[in-house]
Amino acid sequence: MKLWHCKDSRSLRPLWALEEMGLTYELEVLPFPPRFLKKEFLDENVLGTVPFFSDAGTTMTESSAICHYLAQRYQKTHFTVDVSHCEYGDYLNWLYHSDATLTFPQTLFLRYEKMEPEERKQPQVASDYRKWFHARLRRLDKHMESREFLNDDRFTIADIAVGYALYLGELNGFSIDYSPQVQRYLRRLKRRPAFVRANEIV
Ligand SMILES: N[C@@H](CCC(=O)N[C@@H](CS)C(=O)NCC(=O)O)C(=O)O
Repeated sequence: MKLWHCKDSRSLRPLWALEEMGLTYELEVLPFPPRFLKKEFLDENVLGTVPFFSDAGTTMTESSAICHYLAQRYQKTHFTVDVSHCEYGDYLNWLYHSDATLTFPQTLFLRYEKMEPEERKQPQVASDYRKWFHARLRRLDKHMESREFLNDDRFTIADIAVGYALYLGELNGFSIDYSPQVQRYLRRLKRRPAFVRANEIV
């Protein structure tokens, strides 16, 4: 299997998962944004986004879905929550929440605060989506009041998915406003050897 990755992007989710699961993979590290800086990549992935992943004739472009695929396809089920478990719905919700709710607002901040040329920057949009992101952390704040990990008192791919969104928030300068329990949770995740290995790759 092969993963296309850019440092600090959402491809860190599947890269971290591959390291946690001890799977063998090929990695191609691209400059960001690959759409402009590595145009041949568009021949592989018409979206030009990372992660891009291929395995046995399947290609995937959604970071949380790739983590889900790896765990189920390679029977690393100790990184998942079983359908029969009372927290299954909650686990799935965190997997989807991680990108749709916790990463999406940060991409608007990144684009309009940092990436656009000066004349296209939109301070109002950046500031609104910073606030939006913090408001969307309320569910996680409450959930982590009494837990070490998101589900079943153990580390799963839901922690990878949400952990990346929190890590991106840290890179964006948002972590100063994280609740103490979320700050502790992120520190715990970042100490994991698989996270350290994945994050060292440039
Ligand atoms: N929902 C997708 C989003 C993928 C995505 O938009 N990735 C960003 C990096 S974090 C990207 O490749 N942006 C480059 C571009 O839009 O050209 C996921 O969870 O993987």
